[in-house]
Amino acid sequence: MPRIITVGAAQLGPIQRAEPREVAVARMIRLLERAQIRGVEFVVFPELALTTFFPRHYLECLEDADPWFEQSMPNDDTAALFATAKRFGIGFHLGFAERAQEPDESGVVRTRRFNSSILVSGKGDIVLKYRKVHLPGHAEFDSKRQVQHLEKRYFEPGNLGFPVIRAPMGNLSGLNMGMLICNDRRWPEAWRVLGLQGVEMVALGYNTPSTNQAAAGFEAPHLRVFHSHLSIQSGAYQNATFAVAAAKAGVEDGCELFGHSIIVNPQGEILAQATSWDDELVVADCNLEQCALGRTTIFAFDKHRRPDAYQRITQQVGAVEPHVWAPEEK
Ligand code: CDT
Repeated sequence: MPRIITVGAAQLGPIQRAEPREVAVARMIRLLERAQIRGVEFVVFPELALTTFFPRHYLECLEDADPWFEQSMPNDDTAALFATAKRFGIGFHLGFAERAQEPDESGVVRTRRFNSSILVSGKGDIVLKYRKVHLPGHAEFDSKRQVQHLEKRYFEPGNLGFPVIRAPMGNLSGLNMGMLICNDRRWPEAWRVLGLQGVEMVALGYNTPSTNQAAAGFEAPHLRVFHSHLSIQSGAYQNATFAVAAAKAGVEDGCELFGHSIIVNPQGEILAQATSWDDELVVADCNLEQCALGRTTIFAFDKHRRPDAYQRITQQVGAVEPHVWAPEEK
């Protein structure tokens, strides 16, 4: 019996700062309705899907940002989304800002803020939570930037690792699923940790500006899209997994997000791609048997990986300059 699941990347157009959650949730419900008509069993919504991408806004006091955060999930604002998905039997992925009261590394219970995502089964159960590990940007207002990127101000790095769960999804009694959030997709280590748990489908939400302000050089907008796709396609290929990547797109609070949501197969091929900067559902049938080729041949990890040679990956953070060759070493 082939293991096939029909999935959707539910791209969202912009959500402006003044727009309340109920507007975003109503739009997501409309996408779920379209998903149901098209036979979709699992829908991926973007990173921070309920609000504007607020890390572009500087607030002096962290507590003033609390209205952008969720203290529980589901909650009054998202109950209708959960109920609709459950009524249709559609599983989903949702990215949101999480505010939790929990112990830190020293055991002190305090308010903690994370850029989080969850996987929800078609029965409405939350089967997995992930907290974004790679937080881009900066913690303080940067007067040199036209647009701030304050993820390091508003969030702590995720403390759940990169978990994978085998859970029922759609018609499948078990599917190995994991999550990455936006900037995580650019880090091969993150994909490999998922790959080492036999992941078959990676759900990924993102908000990526069309332009990157960097003193070190210019990155053209088409290369921004290329680098996003390159990262997702190579991550899927090198770990023999499907990836469903859903973006927020369009001009949000005056800042352009490039969209280009995609669904990728384990060969690294794009199966479906968004073409608008609006709410858009792109759909693909994913035959999970296609994960077998990579994981039994070129990426048969148990046969070919050499972790002894990878020690720098876990022992070192920044790059270390190499030994300088001298003529006497001839
Ligand atoms: N949301 C997110 O992680 N965006 C980053 C852009 C960072 S630009 C400072 C990304 O990697 O897409």
